[in-house]
Amino acid sequence: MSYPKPSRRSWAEPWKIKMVEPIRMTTPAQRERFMAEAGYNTFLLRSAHVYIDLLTDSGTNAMSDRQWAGLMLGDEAYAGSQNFYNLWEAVTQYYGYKYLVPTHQGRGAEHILSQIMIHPGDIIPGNMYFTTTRLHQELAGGTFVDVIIDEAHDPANPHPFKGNVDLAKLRRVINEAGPRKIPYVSIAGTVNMAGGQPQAMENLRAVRELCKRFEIPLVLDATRAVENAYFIQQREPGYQAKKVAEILKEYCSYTDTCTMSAKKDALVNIGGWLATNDEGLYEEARNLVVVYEGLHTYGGLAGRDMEAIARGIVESVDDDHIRTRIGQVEYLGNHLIDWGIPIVKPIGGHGVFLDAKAFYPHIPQAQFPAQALTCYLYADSGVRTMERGAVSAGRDPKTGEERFPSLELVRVTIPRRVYTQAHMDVVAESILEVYEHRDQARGLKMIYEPKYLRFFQARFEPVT
Ligand code: P61
Repeated sequence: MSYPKPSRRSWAEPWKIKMVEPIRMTTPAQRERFMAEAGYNTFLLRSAHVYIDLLTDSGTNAMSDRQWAGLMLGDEAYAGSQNFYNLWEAVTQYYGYKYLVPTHQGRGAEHILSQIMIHPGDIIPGNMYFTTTRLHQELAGGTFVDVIIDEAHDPANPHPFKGNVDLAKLRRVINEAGPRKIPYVSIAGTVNMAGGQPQAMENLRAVRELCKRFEIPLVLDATRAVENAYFIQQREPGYQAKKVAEILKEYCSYTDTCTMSAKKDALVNIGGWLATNDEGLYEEARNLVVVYEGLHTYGGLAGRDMEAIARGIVESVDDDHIRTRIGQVEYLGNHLIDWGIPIVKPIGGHGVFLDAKAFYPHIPQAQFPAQALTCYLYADSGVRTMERGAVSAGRDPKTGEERFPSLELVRVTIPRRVYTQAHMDVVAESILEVYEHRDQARGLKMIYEPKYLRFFQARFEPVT
């Protein structure tokens, strides 16, 4: 039986739902109180008071039945757990690095890497900062220098690879600092703070060539490299017929070492690693991990956690999985674009990023318009999002001055395999409602500021 194929076919997730977790709606009056009690910081809300939680895609993913079954196979030996070897094998097979040191999460790997590789006075160029990555570089005495292309700093620019390194900028930094002052170049794909934007394979290859000439190692933040590989498949000439798994491996092959927060791409709730092809670095990391994380065969994780990651990696590179994961983010983003709401374009991999400067042009950046927008969204519908602007950027450690980034964003982050399209509709409609009342919005004043990563625990009050 056959008939002409329709011109358009929808996509659907390659799974069905076996278990559900109830969520509860609150009243506007309750949310007003919860927000005030949380110091107008969505990180300080209780999750029980959140309806749809789009704070982050980190550790908030739904595991598969295979992953849950893997937990029962946890080998909780202090040393030499079988799950460690399973994880090592998966990392080598899909990411390609030779040596593996597990860590409790991404920043554990960043800490160890920074302590080993960075010396006081060093310069670390990279394609836009990430909060924890830069802090560990600074705590080791280094200074991060942004070498991402200018387009990444413009929310409206539709460049398909806004995660690209500007090679002229990188060359300039190498010339000015001298290659010996640069312990490594720090690359992330996708770039979180730019809006989940990818780096092209061609660009990483060119960075590789340049670094090779000066014998500077390349370190990849592989946290969302699977999502990056999907964008390469979709957008970069020559990659359409390749599998995401194949693209991922090629992408990693241009780098020497990676740090990883497994809590994102790898579809688990906790975990991370440092992986490398450099035997000397491996030796040092294997030694340092026992000081800060745990033995080198568990790095702060339970055996069962490592098993869940090993299985999650295999699922994460499945083409159908990644297409629907990013398809859902695009579904939400396209609604907002259709309604004229200012978001970062192109739509990113792990979330939709609202452009708070364009949303609230009347609120000065010193009054944290993105932070304020997260509060208005929560007040409207109980949807929790995250500020990614001046609060997140913090202060320059040398001068103590506020760093006002060009991007003042609210990240509407989508956990993997957790919410349905109907949830996305509710979120889109809430954003529209808040947008329609944008003229009445007010900014915030920071009344408590922690020293490190202030955005996690800072407190605010509305400007009167
Ligand atoms: C997130 F508000 N990301 O996006 P860990 N590299 C990259 C990450 O995205 C990342 C880490 C390293 C989080 C959690 C988080 O300012 C924040 O496993 C590209 O979280 O230690 C984490 O990995 C660190 C939220 C982190 C933040 C820092 O939601």
